Amino acid sequence: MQRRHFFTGAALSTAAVAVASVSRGALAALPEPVIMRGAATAPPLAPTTGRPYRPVVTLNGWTAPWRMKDGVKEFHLVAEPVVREIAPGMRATLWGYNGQSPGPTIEVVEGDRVRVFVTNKLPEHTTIHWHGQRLPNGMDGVGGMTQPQIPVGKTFVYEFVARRPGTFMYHPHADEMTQMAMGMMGLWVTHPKAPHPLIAEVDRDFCFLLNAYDIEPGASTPKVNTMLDFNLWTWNSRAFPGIDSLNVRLGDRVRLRVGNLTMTNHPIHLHGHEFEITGSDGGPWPMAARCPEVTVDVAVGQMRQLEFVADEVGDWALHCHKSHHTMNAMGHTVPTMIGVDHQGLVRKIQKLIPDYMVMGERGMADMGEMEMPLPDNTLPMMTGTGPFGAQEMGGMFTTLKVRRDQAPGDYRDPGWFTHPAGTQAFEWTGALPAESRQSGQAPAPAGPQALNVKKPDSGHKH
Ligand SMILES: [Cu+2]
Repeated sequence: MQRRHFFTGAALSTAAVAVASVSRGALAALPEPVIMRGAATAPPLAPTTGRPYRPVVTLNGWTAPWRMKDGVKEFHLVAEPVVREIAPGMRATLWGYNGQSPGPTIEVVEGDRVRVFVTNKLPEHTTIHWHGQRLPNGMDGVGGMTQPQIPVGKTFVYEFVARRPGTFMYHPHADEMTQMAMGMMGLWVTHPKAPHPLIAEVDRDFCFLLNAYDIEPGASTPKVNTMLDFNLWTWNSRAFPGIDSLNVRLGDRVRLRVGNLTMTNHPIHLHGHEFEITGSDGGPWPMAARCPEVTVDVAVGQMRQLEFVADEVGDWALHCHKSHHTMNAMGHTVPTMIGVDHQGLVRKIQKLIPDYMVMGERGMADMGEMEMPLPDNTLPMMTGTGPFGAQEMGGMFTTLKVRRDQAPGDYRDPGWFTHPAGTQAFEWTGALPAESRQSGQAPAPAGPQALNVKKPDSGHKH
């Protein structure tokens, strides 16, 4: 058997994929693990065997190739240390699967018998839990409870039938706090085997995991004991401007599958369109449970499927609505300086520390453009440049690009939107009328710091 026959779907470019060498003996028994070295969004992996389906596109990720063996779909995941580019200018030392964090998306069809070989190349034991799946208890991957841990250097086999169509996740159930903080997770999509009354056919189907890291400026390895105060908010272990745009054709029905494996909830907000939540990891939602929304809160351990018709051309922001989650590292211990005049103080400090800079006395927007020296391997707090200047964003942010002339099946970035004349906010250059005030209202304070502070009356006598 030729090696190239082992995997269906030839969409993965050989330039992006290096196949790890395994011995001849192992080759006969196990599918070769396919290792991904880059963080680009791979094109959808069209199935060449089994039932047809429209494959998903994993944002800044890829789908694992498989082989069919005696009617079983076989995958090979390798749990291992990886280097993940979080965004250009920053690489993180993580743990993941097959060269990346997250691991490759696994795509199968309802009713498929699936066999996953898991080889442990981590420095400690691991397991994989198949979040949301119906499966025999002993395949559930809870280390110490439903199976022995997979020791370092060993390979375990998971095998079950993909019984329910939907979007699922996978992650270790072994030293979970460490292994998930280090990036070990992936997505699993089970396509329906026949037209399903609650699962729409869509033109574009994107998926991504919400994850988060705490990596000190200048460092590359996450602090694994952090409970809540993470400083890198990522989609598929990428932070804006490292997250690719979602490029669609005007009129496309679009599905987003969003899973949350961080330690807090994320209200995911889309501009310019309303969507419906059509399903979760519990399965497709009944029609009566669906209603229009522009934001969906995805709680910890949840998955939400969003669907909408992309019927407004333009560049539409898609982001977490927690504003701290659209910032990168450095945004955490900065004091609020709005309204503080500290020029005299700065001059004094600069006599001692010539590089001393002050941030934020007019708000934080300066941060988007300032070229403050940063430690190596550190992303600016807010960054990204649009056609009109600094976007002042980081973290969990990207763009939905809806274009009339985006060809079906073309996922390439069409560039920035050209706004038709008369459809863009513009500067008013005429005269401004005098402010009109209601009678009895106090005049505006002279400056931003001249607040008239009134302390609450506690009623205490002094
Ligand atoms: Cu968030």
